[in-house]
Formats: sequence, structure tokens, C-alpha cells
Amino acid sequence: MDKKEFKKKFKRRLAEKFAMEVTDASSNELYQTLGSLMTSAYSQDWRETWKDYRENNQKQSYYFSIEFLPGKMLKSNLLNMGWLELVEEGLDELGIQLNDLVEIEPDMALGNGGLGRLASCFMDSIASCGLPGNGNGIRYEYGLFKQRFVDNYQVELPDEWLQKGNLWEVRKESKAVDVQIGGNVYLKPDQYGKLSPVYEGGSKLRAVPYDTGMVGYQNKIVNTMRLWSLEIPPEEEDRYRSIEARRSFEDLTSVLYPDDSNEAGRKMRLTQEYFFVSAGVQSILRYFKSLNQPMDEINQYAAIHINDTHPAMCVAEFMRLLVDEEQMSWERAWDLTRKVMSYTNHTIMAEALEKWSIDMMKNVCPRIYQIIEEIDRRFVEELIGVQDFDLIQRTRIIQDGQVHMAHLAIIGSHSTNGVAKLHSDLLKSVVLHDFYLLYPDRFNNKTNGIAMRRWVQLANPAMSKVLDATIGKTWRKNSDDLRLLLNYEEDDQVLNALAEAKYQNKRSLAAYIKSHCGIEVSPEAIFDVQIKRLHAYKRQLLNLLHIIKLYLDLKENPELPIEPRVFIFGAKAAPSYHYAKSIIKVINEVASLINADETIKGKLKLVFLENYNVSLAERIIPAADVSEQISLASKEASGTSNMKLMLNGAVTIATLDGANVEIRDAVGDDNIAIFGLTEGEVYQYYEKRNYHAIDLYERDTTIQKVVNALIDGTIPNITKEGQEIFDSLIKYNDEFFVLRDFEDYCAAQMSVNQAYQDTRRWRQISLRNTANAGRFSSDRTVQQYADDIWQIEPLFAHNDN
Ligand code: 26Q
Repeated sequence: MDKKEFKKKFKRRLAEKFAMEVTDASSNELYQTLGSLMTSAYSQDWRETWKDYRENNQKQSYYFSIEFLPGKMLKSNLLNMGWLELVEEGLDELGIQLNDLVEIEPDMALGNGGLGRLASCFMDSIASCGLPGNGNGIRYEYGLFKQRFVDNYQVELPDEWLQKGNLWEVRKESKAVDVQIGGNVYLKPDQYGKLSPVYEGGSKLRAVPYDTGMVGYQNKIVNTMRLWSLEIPPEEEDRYRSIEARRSFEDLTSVLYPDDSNEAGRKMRLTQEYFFVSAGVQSILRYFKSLNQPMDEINQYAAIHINDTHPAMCVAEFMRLLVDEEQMSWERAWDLTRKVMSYTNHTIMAEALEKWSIDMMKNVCPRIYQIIEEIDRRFVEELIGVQDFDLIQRTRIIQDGQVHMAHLAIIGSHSTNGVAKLHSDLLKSVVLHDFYLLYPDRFNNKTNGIAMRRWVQLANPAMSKVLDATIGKTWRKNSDDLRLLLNYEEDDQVLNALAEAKYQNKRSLAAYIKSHCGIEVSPEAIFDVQIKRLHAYKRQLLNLLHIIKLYLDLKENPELPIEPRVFIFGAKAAPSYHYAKSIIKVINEVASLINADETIKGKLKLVFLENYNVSLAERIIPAADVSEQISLASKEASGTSNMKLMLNGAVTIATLDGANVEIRDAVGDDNIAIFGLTEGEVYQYYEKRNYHAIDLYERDTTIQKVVNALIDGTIPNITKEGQEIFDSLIKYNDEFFVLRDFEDYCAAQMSVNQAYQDTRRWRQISLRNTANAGRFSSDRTVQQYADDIWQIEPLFAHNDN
């Protein structure tokens, strides 16, 4: 299609859909028109991809994730279709700005953070690598809450993302399945004495899929992300006559649960988990049966991936369908289940490991509980006398009245992986050590990655242009080619061009900050960024204490020779995470104090941007000079914002945690600021129990001064929160070693400050960060999953195109 044809088609579609001309149409109408042109254009490839997979009996992977976080899809679909430039220019000639239409699309935010965003980066990469893989999840009516600040406190508002409809989805009524929830199950012998389950009571829910095309990067492949929505089956209508009955039923898939390890014990959440697991597994089996292949070979057609433990019931549901519905023997079914399933762990925090009470599980999915009981019984039976008794007790699935979902996922699969080298090593040596003793071959690492297309080509067009002009365009397909940039680290023209792109991005972020927060920041200052969920272990508090120190130092000596800096935060706290919300309040109050202080003006600004989400990340990341990756070593499984920031030329200040270790290896020690305890040192403290925060507080006058500022009135309006945070450090012994790492962190910050003063050197460091970020592409990651875990291959027919 050329520009002329596009304009013609666009005007025709607008006339057909709305009976309008361009000049009469609202941005929303124009957005709907463009979207509908796009979906009709790729739906042919979508159908063909689907048909090719079927005709070639292609093995497919199914990525089960309770979260997907794609953000906006308009531009990424345009880019992947190869339409972006053409449409931008064509619209411009019609007097329409593409970016005005982009603003119309709500973020699709069916995820909390890292785990959901990773799932969406994988969807982009799987399609872009031409791999046959699908997503399977829940179509929440409301995405992650919207964050507002009122009196500097976080307030949550519902995210009504579907209000104006959703262009990209297709409701597929013909593919609906029924899911049984609750009731009783007992086993009844048939005429041959075989036991079959008989269900009594409970309710039958209808799961209706909404499919969204996952468009590959200029390769004609369109895969499917299938999200399940709940409806009342016609035959059950009678039972849901009253408003309350209907409401409580429909609420089931209405909200995404905020990441909140402390309040996990919610029956609705468990029902959600079983709902999308059962619907997804049933639909895979139905498709497989339509291929008319021997059931025994299903592992050659399907790979099911369990993204964290939330979909771990896949193991039991797959067993249920094979044994109860397909009359397969337990042994054969178990062998197949293990071959089909694989599992990724995303967390080492013990309190986040998912467990459900037996009672609740019996209540929600009684047959699944029976099957888990049998899996557990056989697990113990097989190991008794072979393995150490205590080890068996520690690794079995059902313990102390609870079902341990990670145990189910490991025992019921052939692969367990972590998401960064350090994390995968810790799984083997500490967190899942007992399982490593039982199944050493199942453990492996798959370091996370990011969708380079979204995080450079779309988010940072200014830098992309410089890259094209310097190293050619091959990096757009093959991110390893970013390495070619290293040939230009002494080339002042290139260094300046990259710096100019950064400066442009900083100016537009500054404008955004001005219009959204009313705060004036200078694009000449260092933009120092910490963007991620608010969690104690991520230590936004450490960042804040350093800012307070700088503020106090500047108050004492306004002439202090520091580079002007703008500290930028973006973070949501789970609504019930009291401590995290207190941190937000205190950061906001410190911001009010600092930003209003004339005496330090120009040297220090603090901005907490409201409602951090994918779209805001796309604005912030290209404008960042410094990337804060300061979690306590051993706590952050991987991190992915660290990769996005590095890719966009930010310099990382980091602990040796998660993927930071691999980022350090990629850029070398001279191009990153590493500080703080190592994971080994942290574990030493745990072992010896010899960390005493109060000693540091009493000995170190700087720490004293800074920590006291939380409670001595230096910062207004934080009487309660200041005390609470003070107590977490001093009275409750600083669980995340903030004070222990404080001095080292300040030194690292000082070195960053110094490096920035040497402009040329800074630009070289920045260039090396971009140049070495290629290995963190999620294309690489999904290819490793495809080769090592899923055993899926691209469709050859499409390779030449
Ligand atoms: C649990 C129970 C009840 C309700 C919600 C939850 C819940 C929801 C989301 C628990 C955990 C999550 C999300 C976890 C997550 O995002 N983990 C991050 O995964 C990234 C991708 O692998 C890593 O880079 C991060 O290090 C890890 O923190």
C-alpha cells in the first residue's frame, strides 16, 4: 500500500463507518477508523497463520499468565505491520496528527508490573521471531487501578479501560467452554469398577474467549493472545435472577488483583486462577482433538507454560481432562503432563510464594483438590525409603493444611527456570534447594529481556534516527548489531548526536512534568530515574534518604559543587500495602519542601509522577540519564526497567542483584556504578544474625542527621508516616539493610556526579550502555525458551518473507 492508497482507504472507511468527512470527525472517530483499517488488514495474515499452524500440525506453546500488560497497541501494531511512517505521513497530509489518535487509546493494563509486562514483551517477540506461541489469560473488566495523589497520599481509582470498546479484540463465542466451580465431587465405580467423578451442585460458568492478534515484526505472522471472560450460560440464567447473585458472579473476572503478597488469601483470586486455567487447557485439548492425532502424542503438539505459580493448577486440570474425560491411565497421563508443562519462578521473597488452604481449594475446585492429593500421595510414595524423610516432608505439595503451588508446578513439569543468572542460582542453592536435589536436570536459567521495538523504535525515535544514520538499520531486526556503535565511541559527531537526542527527550519530559505537576525542571540537569512498583525491598527509601542528605547539605552550604539533578519517581503501591503508601506520602512531602525552596533552586528537584504505567514509562525512559536499580542484593529476581533504561543510554547505579549483574558484565565496571552488599554478604548477616541498624545510627552522624529528619519536623506533614519509617529502620532493625548500604550508595552517587561533569566521558559511557544492551532483547529470551523448553520451531513457509 502506498500513501495515496492509504489516504483513499482511510477516507472511505471513515465515510462507511461514521458517514463523515475528516474535518467533522473527532479524534476518537479517527482513531476507530484507523484501527478498523488495521485490523482488517492483518486479519488475513492472522487467519493464514492459524491455518498454517493447523495444516502443518505445528507444535505450539501456550503462555498461561494471570497478567498481560501490553500498554497501547496502535503504534506497535503500525510498526510491526510496516505501516508506521506511511500512516504518519498520510494522516499528516489529511491534517491529522497520529499522536493525537495515540492519546485516545487507553493503556491495556491487565497486569501489575514486571511479570505482566514481561508476558507482553514475550508476545511481541514470539510473533516477531515467527514462533508458534499464544497467550492465555483473563479479560479483566478493570485493569490495574489509576493512581492519584490527594494531599500527597496515594488514592486509587478504577481503570475503566473498556468503556469506549476495544478495537483489537474479537469475541469468539463459538470457542466458549464451560468451567465447573464449587459443589461436591464423589467417585463412583462404573460397571468395570473404574472410579469416575460425579459432580453435585456448584455452578457452571461459561468462559468466552476474546482473541487479540499479536502482530509479528514485518513477517506476516499474527499469533493470538486469548483472554477469557465470564458469562452466564443460558441454561443457568434462572439461578442468577437476583441482582446480587448476578453481580457476585460477574465480579469474578472483573478486577485484576494488585500485587499484594500479604492479602493473597482471597477466594475470588483462586476462582480466577482456576477459571482461566480450566478454560485455557480445555480449549487446547479441544483443538488437539480436532487434529485427530493420537492422544499419547499430545506433547508433540502443545507446550504449556506456567508464568509464576498463579496458573499452577494447569498441572491438575490437564490430569483431570486426560484421566476423567479421556479415560487415560494415571501413569500415562502423568508422563504427558510433565512433558507438556514448564514453570517460571519470578520471586524469591518467601512471603510471596503462593499457598492456598485445603478448605478453600476444596470449596472452589473440589475435583482439582482430589487430583492434587493423589499427585502428592504418589510423590511421597515414590520417594519414601529412597530419599531423606525430612526432605520429602519439605517438598511435598500438601503440608500443614495448605497446598503449595510452587511445589505443584515443579513436581508436575519438566522445567523450572529463574529469570536472571543470579536468581536461577539462588533458586538452586537456597529457595528451591530441596527440589534441586531431587530434580537437578529440571533447573535452568532464562534471563529476561525486553521488546526492543517498543522500547527504542517507538519510545525513542530521536535516538533511533541517530542509530540508523550511524550504524545502518539492521539493529532494528537484530539487536546485537547495536554493538556496531562501539566503533564510534571516539567520534564526537556521533556522541553529540546521541546527546542531542537525549536532550530533546529530556525537553519533552520536562514539558510533561510542567503541565502535569506544575514543576519547572531544567533539561540541563541530570535526570535520575527510579520507576517500578513500590516495595520495601526495592528500596525507594534509600534513594529518598540520599535526596534528604543532599538537601540538608545544600541548606548548610548552598555553594556545594554538585551537578543540578532532577530525581524522578514513578511507582504504585498495592492499596493494602500500608508501609509502601507511607513511603509515597513522605517522598511527596519532601518533594513539596524541596521544590518550593528558593535557596536551593536549580540544584535539586524532586518529581513523583502520578499513575506510572507503560505509556508513562515510554516518556520517562528515553529521557533518563541515571537509572536507579538499588534493591537489596538477592531480592529482585531480575528487573526489566534496568534493561530498558540501559538500552536508552542511561547510566546504571546498582546493587549486584537480579539482572544488574549481567548488565555489569555487559558494560564493564567502568560504565556502571555498583555499590552495596553482595548477595553473599546479605546471607552472611542472616546466618550470623549480626546486623544491628541501631549501632549504625548511633555511630554515624550523617545517618543520624538524615534519619532524624523523618521525625524532627524538618519535613512537614509526616508525623505519622515519618515515625513509621523511622521505626522500620531503628526499632525493627531495617529489614532491607538500607542504613547498611547508605554510605556506599552516597559514594556511588558522588562518582556519578563526578562522571557527569566530564561531558565527553559521560557521553561515551552512555553510548556503551546502548551498544551493549542488545543481549537483553526478549527475542533472544523467547528463542531460548523455544529451543530449550518448549521445543517449538518457526513455520518454515514464512521464513522467506
Ligand atoms: C499474588 C497474590 C495475590 C494477588 C496478587 C499476587 C501477585 C501479583 C503479581 C504476586 C506477584 C505479582 C508480580 C510479580 C512480579 O512482577 N515479579 C517480577 O517479575 C519480573 C519479571 O520476571 C522480574 O523482573 C521482577 O524482578 C519480579 O519482581
